[in-house]
Amino acid sequence: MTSENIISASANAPTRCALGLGSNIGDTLAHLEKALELLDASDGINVVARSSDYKTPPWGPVPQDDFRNICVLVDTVLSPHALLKRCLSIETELGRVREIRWGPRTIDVDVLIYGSETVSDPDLELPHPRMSERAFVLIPLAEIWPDAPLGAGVTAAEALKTCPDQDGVVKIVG
Ligand code: PH2
Ligand code: MG
Ligand code: MG
Repeated sequence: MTSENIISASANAPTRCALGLGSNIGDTLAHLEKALELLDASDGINVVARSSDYKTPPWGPVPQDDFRNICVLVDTVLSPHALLKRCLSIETELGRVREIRWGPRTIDVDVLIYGSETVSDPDLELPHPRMSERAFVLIPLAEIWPDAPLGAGVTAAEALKTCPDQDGVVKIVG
């Protein structure tokens, strides 16, 4: 193999990413399962790990029902923006309409981490800038990827030591 081949092979190597999923309308488990099925069936995306499911109190200013939250790890050859676009299209396929910010949703699929890459665009910030303060993201993430790079050299397991509101996040058993 020439060095050119080797370079192009590594350029196509998949990147390990973390996604956060949540639902608090209707059959929340079915929405998450369907989203995972669509993600894994997507060209260039392989789902490699799924956290436990967690019942989580609504975070933010909008009074609403508890959420079911999970994190998943995917390996992808898509770019960060292509991965985001696919996540948003899965939300639409599952019947989500863009509603009030922070409000109830049938399904939310957020890109949290894309390898060790930093992205600072209006529509995409990576690593997700508010992950460290959100127990509903950090607890499932640390379960499946304790060493997840949250930026500034901090891992998910380390951020969990100072993350507020952890008591309300309850693993759903069975
Ligand atoms: N998502 C939000 C707003 N608040 N609260 C919890 N517990 N879980 C969520 O996924 C969530 C939220 C907007 O994306
Ligand atoms: Mg969200
Ligand atoms: Mg979202």
